[in-house]
Amino acid sequence: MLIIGERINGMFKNVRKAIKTKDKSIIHEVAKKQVAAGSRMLDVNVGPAAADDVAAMQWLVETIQEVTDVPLSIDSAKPPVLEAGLKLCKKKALINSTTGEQAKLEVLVKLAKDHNAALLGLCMDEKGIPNSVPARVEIGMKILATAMEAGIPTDDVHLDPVVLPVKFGQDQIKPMLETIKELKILSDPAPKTVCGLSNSSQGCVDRHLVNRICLVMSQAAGLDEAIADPNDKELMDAMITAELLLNKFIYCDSYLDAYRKAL
Ligand code: THG
Repeated sequence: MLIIGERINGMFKNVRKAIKTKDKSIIHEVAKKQVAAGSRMLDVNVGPAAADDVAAMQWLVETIQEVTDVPLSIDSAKPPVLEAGLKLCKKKALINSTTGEQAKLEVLVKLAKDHNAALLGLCMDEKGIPNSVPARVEIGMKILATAMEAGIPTDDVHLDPVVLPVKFGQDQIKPMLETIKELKILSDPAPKTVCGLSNSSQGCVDRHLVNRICLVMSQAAGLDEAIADPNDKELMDAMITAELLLNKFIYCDSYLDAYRKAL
């Protein structure tokens, strides 16, 4: 499973401060730590507070690439911010994200084509996040079909069922899991499935436990990738163990170490 490191996000105080004061050392450290812990892609999000978000995205992308060459997931709701980041990516990037909203989808599919990037689509549209599984899957299908029509291979389409905090919408987790299952049978080869795992535990007392269990349940449903914190060792151990139990690799007594060495 691909763990996309979530920590370079202006939502976090240290990253917000680094952006404000142009302190490269903080970003270097957060990037290196996530890669060392097993992230093979890093999410980059300037957060809600950045004054000039285009400049902040450019600075983050350049700064991260000074210390690592893992590909980046350029995370913004604003197309100009996405484009500014994509232009600077040395490796094939992931655009995070489009929705099923027609106008937005067209702009972002073109952006993905122009920059040879992969495209992440959220199963929501201008009307919000649907409650029902079929409605979410329908949006996923629309995103996949639109991308394919533009010549983007299925393998480059990553669909996100949308994870909401269990504290505020306890009834949302089951349809989210069901949506993952359905997205995996949309086509053969199937699109990739991905989610923002830590959304699930926002506001919870024991966030780590909620994240960990939500991750393994999602893996069982067919989740391929998660935007998550790779420095949470228990989360990573649970992820690796779930991969083992799902028969993704052969058991050996030192399977946790062996998996990490192979990353
Ligand atoms: N889907 C996709 N992309 C996403 C999300 C998603 N990108 C952003 C987000 N959701 C995933 N990343 C995070 C990063 C941090 C947190 C949650 C999701 C988080 N942050 C602390 C909080 O809000 O409590 C910040 C506070 C702190 O600790 O300093 O939980 O769903 N495609």
